[in-house]
Amino acid sequence: MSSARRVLAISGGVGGAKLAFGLAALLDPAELLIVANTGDDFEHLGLPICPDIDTLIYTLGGLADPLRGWGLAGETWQCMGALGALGGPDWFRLGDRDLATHLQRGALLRSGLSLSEATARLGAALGVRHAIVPMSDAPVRTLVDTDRGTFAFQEYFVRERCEPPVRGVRFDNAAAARPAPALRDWLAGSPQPVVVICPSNPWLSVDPVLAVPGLRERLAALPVVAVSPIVGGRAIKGPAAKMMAELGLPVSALEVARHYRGLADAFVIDREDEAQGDTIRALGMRVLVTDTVMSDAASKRRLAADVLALMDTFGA
Ligand code: FO1
Repeated sequence: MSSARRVLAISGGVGGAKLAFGLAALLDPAELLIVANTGDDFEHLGLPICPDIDTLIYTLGGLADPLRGWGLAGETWQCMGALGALGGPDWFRLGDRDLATHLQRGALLRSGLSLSEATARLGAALGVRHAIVPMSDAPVRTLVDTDRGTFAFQEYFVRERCEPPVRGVRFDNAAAARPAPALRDWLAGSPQPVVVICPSNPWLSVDPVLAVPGLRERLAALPVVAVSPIVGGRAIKGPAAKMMAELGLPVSALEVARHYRGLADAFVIDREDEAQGDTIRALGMRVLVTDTVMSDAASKRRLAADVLALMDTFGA
């Protein structure tokens, strides 16, 4: 249905994964590369946890819990219950079947595979046809500076429930990171790819990807479409609105557009935010106003189709 297009989608967890699902529904595997944020990753219970990678694999595999968005549907929690009874840390909920993913990823990594290779094996094993790659095979860790000190991402997001007021976000070890090989190759391939920044948290989920040295500049040279994760002054999911307020930023789609200035050539906003369209256009971006709330498979596909149609105008 499409010319030989090559789409590079950047995604964090739940919100971004919904659009990634829509893009995967419309594009052949040869036309799409999904780049996962790995700043949320951490070692927990001796296991390598990669939440955004796993949310993308589970979502594209049709396995994700529809209410949580993360973890597996129909999950059981026997191990977490037993661990809690032993006095172990049960604040980060790892379902019984989800644990197998972390156990197998650990075994693959210990066998010498890179995170990219381990991710490809897990995706294939779970029936995912489209390529999901980490932003880098080197560990980059998102640190959240708050009024109550600095937290590793999952400590802030899950254990502290995003309560401490955010004062800044940093990415430990970003300078040492290099784009994952498949990402590097995709960027070097032809025709040149177009980039979709999925509706993930710009500060917490997209910025870690852009912090990989050279990547922001490389992407800025390509056609880039970003989808706002803020609709009507609130985040569909997660702490984006709360942290924007804590950072002293107006909580609006316009503010997200400002955050992507110099990178995004086009910005997709919800009908609720249509009034901000002209101000965003004044930033030098093309603006598409459409329904951006993805509540089911049809709406994920529809938003993906809108984004791809917008990209086709770039081709012109
Ligand atoms: N999010 C929560 O709010 N609580 C949890 O207990 C939790 C466990 C969890 C386990 C595996 C996994 O892949 C994701 C998990 N998440 C949990 C979501 C995760 O913290 C976020 O999805 C990302 O890190 C941010 O998008």
